Amino acid sequence: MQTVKMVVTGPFNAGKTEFIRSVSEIDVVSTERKITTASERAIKESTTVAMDFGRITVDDDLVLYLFGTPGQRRFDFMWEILSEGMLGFIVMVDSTRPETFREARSILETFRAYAPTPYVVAANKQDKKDAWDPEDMRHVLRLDSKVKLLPCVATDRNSVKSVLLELLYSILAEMEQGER
Ligand SMILES: Nc1nc2c(ncn2[C@@H]2O[C@H](COP(=O)(O)OP(=O)(O)OP(=O)(O)O)[C@@H](O)[C@H]2O)c(=O)[nH]1
Ligand SMILES: [Mg+2]
Repeated sequence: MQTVKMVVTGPFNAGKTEFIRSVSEIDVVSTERKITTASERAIKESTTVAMDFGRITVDDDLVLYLFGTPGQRRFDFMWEILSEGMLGFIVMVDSTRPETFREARSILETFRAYAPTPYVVAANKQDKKDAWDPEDMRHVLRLDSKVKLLPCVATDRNSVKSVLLELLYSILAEMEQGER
């Protein structure tokens, strides 16, 4: 049995907790707390303060462990702890909020510095009518054409699964290269 640890990160409100809840076969262990800051309360009621944890069995010999990070900087002391031992990570970006793209880019760089693992970027909330086109996001996020930028709807299990599979393919490809 092989287990693969993946981290789901990204800015505040990008959809990280939702993403893990959509696919996890166990009840997600979440650490959400009510928001008290007015400006953030206007966006949502609760936020992840430590982590989310979920699990998905791919087949008889492969299980994915998913760790979601907090999005807010004041809880970023958890980021490095959660990145420990990860084999890959996903940067979730809210496609409807271009004002968060810079933060997404910064988080991507932070996680790349923790470990040189494969990663993918998920252009989330593509079901919303004001969602940016992923290719326009690639430009603003300054993502190389080799980086996988995947359209995503975190509330849709199949959409989440396809993002996870893309990251898994990248991880397996990297492992094979390492063996050569
Ligand atoms: N329409 C739509 N709503 C989404 C999608 N993904 C997440 N949401 C909603 O966006 C809000 C934020 O989602 P969360 O999963 O709490 O976001 P988060 O990244 O965990 O947020 P923090 O932990 O506070 O950083 C929730 O109301 C979700 O239901 C999506 O793909 N489409
Ligand atoms: Mg969360």
